[in-house]
Amino acid sequence: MKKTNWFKNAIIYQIYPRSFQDSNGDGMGDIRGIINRLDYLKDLGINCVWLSPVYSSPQEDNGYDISDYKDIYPPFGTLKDFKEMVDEMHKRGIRLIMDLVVNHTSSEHRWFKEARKSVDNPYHDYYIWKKGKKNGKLPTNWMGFFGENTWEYVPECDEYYLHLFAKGQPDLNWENPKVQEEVKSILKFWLDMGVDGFRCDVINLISKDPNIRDGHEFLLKGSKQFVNGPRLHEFLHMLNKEVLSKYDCMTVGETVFTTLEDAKLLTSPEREELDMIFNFDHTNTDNYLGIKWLMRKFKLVNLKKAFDKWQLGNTTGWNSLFIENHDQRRSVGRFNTSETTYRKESAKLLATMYFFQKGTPFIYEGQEIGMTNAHFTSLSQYQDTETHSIYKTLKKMHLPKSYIAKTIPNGSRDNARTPMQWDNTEFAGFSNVKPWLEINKNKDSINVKESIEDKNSILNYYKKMIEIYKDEKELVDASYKDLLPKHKYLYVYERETNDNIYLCINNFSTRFIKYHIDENYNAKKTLLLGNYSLIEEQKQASTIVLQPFETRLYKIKK
Ligand code: ISL
Repeated sequence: MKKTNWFKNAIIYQIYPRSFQDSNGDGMGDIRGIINRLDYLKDLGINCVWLSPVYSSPQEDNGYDISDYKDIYPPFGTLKDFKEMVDEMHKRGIRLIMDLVVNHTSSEHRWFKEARKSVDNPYHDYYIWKKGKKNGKLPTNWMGFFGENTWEYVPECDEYYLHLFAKGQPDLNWENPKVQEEVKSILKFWLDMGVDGFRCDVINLISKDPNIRDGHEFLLKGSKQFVNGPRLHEFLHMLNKEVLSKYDCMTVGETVFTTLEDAKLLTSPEREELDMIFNFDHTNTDNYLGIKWLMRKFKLVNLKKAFDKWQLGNTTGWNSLFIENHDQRRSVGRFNTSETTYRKESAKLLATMYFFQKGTPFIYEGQEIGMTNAHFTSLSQYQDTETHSIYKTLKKMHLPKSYIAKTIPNGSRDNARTPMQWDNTEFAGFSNVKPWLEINKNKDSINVKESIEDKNSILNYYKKMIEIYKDEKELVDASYKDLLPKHKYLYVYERETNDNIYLCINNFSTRFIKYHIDENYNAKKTLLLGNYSLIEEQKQASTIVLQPFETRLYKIKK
């Protein structure tokens, strides 16, 4: 199969199905709801959707715990609905990539239910088991991603199973060739149904060091044994060769604690593993050690350093570009921007800042209307399993109450998961009953309906930005250069092709700041996009005065 590398021209919109659109009045989003909103997505201009998991699942981790890989979670719909959704997307020129969660299954998966019956069960070896230590202690001191220990005891087997996430998410044993065959069969099943690729959940955790022992890392103990394990590249190459290469599909790996060197190995085309990965260096600029609960004061120079590193350093692979997803807090108000007075300016600034870098841009649902964090005031409002586990862990660590009271609302994944705000009706046009997670109180002022009507809305800015992005086809291969890496408030970068230079100027502050545009550019520049209305003189000046959170994108003919 000849690969067309369409992913390089994709603009990908992530749907978190629970929170997107409820069509049957159960307070939870569903596939029919997505179908009903496809014209909205087409109008926005995106050409691909990444759909967070819709498979059968007990929903301990909102679908990232799968109990049947070849069926749909009934409240979301049926396989028939799914097929209809794929067809309706394709009719509109929208591709679909699914979430592939194969580091672990749900403990409700048939394989695991069998596996836990006895050590002799044919499915036992589908998972990773270990005896406890002699003194009745857990097999190792590892810490999982949700802040808990990683082992759960099963009396029938007198062994513990490994779970790097919640208890209900046992890790699969990829050393077992049968597991590898199952995964290939899952991939084929969905590709044959017409899906165009996969976002591969925590894919760099699938291979573990077979000699499982205590870890000595500072916080995420054991991580050296489960991040980028010894057979990772072999497994990915196998999936690529045997399945993925036979379809014109794409893959993006979610990879945690990944270096540039790892990324090159994972995404260099000749190695035939993944097409691109998500790295989290930029979203980790406001925390310590890549752990979002350890808050750190944000500095713009660090954000630029993170972007520069990947833009300049990922010479063989392809970058993904994002500022939000279902695990991150909302971007408006983050990275020194404003969630209040300058919310609109900030959202447009952030959009322009990341969209015109080199790579494939992803937009997370609601980002295009500038949805904000949830601002819940009590723990009981949070539904996310991670939030509750981390809360317990932080309490056990005896961190000051005041710190916990800050870091939970800051880091909770529910910030991004509040239902999509379609209009200002009681349930925001998301549902006609009380939804599974509270709707943000600001739905009256922040919603799609209002955004369509307001010509200066963030939504209309995104539409225009996407049109420009599509028109400027040569941007795909343009080079990248950060013009002011050390500046405290400005992020100015340039993308250059044979004929043009694209200059992206961003003011990450409330100050008015002068910026001198290279004199050679003066006669030939066109302002393609900006978040303030400017008169011709302001657009053409060589010394421009940037207003609070102002962004401008110029095209300069060489
Ligand atoms: O949320 C996180 C930090 O922002 C991470 O620790 C996150 O759990 C990690 O990036 C892995 O995420 C993925 O796998 C998890 C699932 O809960 C997340 O929603 C998913 O994106 C387990 O499947």
